Amino acid sequence: AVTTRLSDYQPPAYLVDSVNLDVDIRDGVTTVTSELALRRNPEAAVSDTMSFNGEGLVIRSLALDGKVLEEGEYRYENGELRLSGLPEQATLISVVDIEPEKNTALEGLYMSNGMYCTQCEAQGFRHITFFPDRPDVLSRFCTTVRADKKRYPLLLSNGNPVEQGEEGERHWVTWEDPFPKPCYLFALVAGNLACLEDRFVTASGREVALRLYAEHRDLDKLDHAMASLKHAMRWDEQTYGREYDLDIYMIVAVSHFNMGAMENKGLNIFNTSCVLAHPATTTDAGFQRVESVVAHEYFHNWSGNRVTCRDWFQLSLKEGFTVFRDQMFSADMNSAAVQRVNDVDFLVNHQFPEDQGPMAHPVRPAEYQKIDNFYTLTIYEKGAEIVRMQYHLLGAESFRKATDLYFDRFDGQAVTCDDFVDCMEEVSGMDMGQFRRWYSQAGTPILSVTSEQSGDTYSLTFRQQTPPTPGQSDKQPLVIPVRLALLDKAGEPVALDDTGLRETVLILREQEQTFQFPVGQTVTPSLLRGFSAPVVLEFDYRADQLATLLAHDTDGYCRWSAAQRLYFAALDRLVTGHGKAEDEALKLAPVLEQVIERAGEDAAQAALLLTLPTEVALGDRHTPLDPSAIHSAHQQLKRALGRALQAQWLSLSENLLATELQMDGVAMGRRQLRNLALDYLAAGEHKEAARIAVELFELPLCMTEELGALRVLVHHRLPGAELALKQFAEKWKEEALVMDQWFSVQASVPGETTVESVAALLEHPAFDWKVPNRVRSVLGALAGNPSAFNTDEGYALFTRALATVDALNPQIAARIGNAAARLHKLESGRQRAFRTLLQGVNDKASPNLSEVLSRILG
Ligand code: DPP
Ligand code: ZN
Repeated sequence: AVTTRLSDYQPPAYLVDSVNLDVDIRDGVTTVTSELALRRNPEAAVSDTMSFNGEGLVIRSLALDGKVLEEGEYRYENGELRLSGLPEQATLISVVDIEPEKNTALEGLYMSNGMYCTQCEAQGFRHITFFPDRPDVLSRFCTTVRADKKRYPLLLSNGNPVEQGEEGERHWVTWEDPFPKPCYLFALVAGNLACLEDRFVTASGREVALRLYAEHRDLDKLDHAMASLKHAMRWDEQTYGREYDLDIYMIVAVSHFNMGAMENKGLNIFNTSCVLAHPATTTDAGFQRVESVVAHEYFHNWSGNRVTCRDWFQLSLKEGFTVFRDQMFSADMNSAAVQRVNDVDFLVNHQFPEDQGPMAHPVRPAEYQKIDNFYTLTIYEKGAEIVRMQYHLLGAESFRKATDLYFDRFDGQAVTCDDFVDCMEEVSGMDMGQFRRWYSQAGTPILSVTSEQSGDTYSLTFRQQTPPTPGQSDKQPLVIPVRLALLDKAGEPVALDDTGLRETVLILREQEQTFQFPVGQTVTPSLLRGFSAPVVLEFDYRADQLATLLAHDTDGYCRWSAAQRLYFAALDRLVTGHGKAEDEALKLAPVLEQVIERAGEDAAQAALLLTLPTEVALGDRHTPLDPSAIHSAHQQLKRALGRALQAQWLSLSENLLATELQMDGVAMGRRQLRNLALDYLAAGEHKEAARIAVELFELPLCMTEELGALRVLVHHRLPGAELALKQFAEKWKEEALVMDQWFSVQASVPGETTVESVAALLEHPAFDWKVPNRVRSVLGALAGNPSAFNTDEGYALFTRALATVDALNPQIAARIGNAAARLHKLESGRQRAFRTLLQGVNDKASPNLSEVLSRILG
């Protein structure tokens, strides 16, 4: 495997000022003619040699400045075309054949349900034509797409259509994109699609046509994406002063897609799961996801497209920043407190484990083998937290000035994470030198806090330490902003100094620091409010302090975190055999009752507070990992809580019932709480649970209710579960995204026997190894289901499946392969068995999968 290193970065020898592409699509073979205007790069060392990337291209002809190149006048091997003796400027014309019909890896040009589409980030364009496939080569693209008129009436590419014509049964359209862009933002679509059209008038009065395309049967599922797009466009004008810059903005929904969505200039291509939404077929969580992904890709038009990355090590420059932007957007559109807790929950439960395991890497990695493997939670979610810390360090106003400077200064350029921080530094006058370590240092910092009361002084001592990560044993102290308050017995924040300040932000810079407050009474520290830094906070809270935080803290994150600590403490005692589930439930009940009583204030927040940590999260606290013990502790506590609060769960299950469908945040929160209550009711084996679930299942107002009921029936093996599964599959067999849920519900039933169901699901006629969404719906769900996954049968099935996926789609295989990352935590028997199987897969794995498995196998 070839390792690419940040320290080896060299600017390209030649630039490509313009690209003329002609893509001639015919059954079986597509012919791509490209004309590149090359110019020696004034920023690079003088050289007359240039490399162009090209994967699997069949050369028909190559010509330099009109002269045909004979074999021997160029070299094409190992994915590289090398030309020497180039003049200062030259025109390279290449004609190549590709076979999109056979492309199951879904990078470059491929077919999805009868339409042609592309995915070029990170390195897909080299599967289409010869090109310096790197983000620091920005070119003006002019693209002509040709195809059969009847079967592919719609021919799209980036920018504006400038010409079109017909030739017998075929037709063509030429698109011009006036904005220079790297080739990873290139896109093309040829198909027969329905369109939802609308318009948007920008702040400066320009009219933009908005066109969302999907298969004809899905035309009724585009309204939510359209509304979300318009909200995002307005929000970016108001919040960042950024306007849209082309006359047309298009989104195309495709059912075969490796990622969630792709921000190609003017022509986004989306996984159907991130754009289609209808209350009958899409859950509330699905609606929220569509809103945030549509916004995310739209925001990339500035943070990513107008200002792009110099190299792929800088990926977080656009992704971390854009995730931060979409999180803030969603917070403005919905409940900000709930949004923050959801984002933190996701980070803590998914990015932290990545950062603490064999795949740990810095937000700006120093090296990689396959860049596709670095579209990670660390680059995205931790990257967003790093931008968020800068936002808070500068304050909203200065941050806006800094982003204005960033966009103005670097418009049309490919830049680095350091360029971004430079703007923060310049505007604020702050020294961000130490802060930059967040980009280069991997691992989750652990912040241990101790308190001391002595007379009229309360002091807090903070010790920070980042455990070693692969390849990085030596860790430096980071800048850690800690927002805090001190709560009195009644839960009110006390004055922290003689000005009456009741909340402050401490900026930690050293390994150990102590802060004193003139506070004489007993207090409960409310630490890391708003999750002000992505660290693990250790503080030896007493149970009554956690109850105070949960009951009174005004900070949503601190309330949630207190609940998590209470649950983990109870669960840990059950795992280690030091407690009884009934006793733990009795201790928790009064605190949870208070949460339930206040649920009317914000049902979504109540649901978050009442949700137990997952088995995966619990397992991560115990080494060696014994998944059966974890599973049993989890089931016991849930059952005991189900019983201890059964009157409450019953009344929530029945009283939150709505009579008509509403899609606002309040209604969604109520549905979330209701589904949770029903789940607890069933866990406590209440005799009414099955009846309520069946009634809901049979007459649902929307998919959130229907799926929620199905999940309770199936996960608790209630009477009626089998029938419900059958009815559901019959009702929704034509709706791929709903069927994904059907697969996933079954693969996520906790318990060893689920492996058998998973084996059957893989044989189901509707299972398709070539559709990433379907593969994820089964294998992704199994991976998140530790008691089923961590069995001999689970390992055997998982590794077999991994090899099958790898032969078709290495990117997806590598992603799923990450599920093995807890290998080193397993007890030795399981570890040995799993290791042998993984080794077997790794011996024949693609470079993508092999990079992941080799790191895990160590
Ligand atoms: N499509 C992916 C995203 O938007 C990669 N850019 O994050
Ligand atoms: Zn993105």
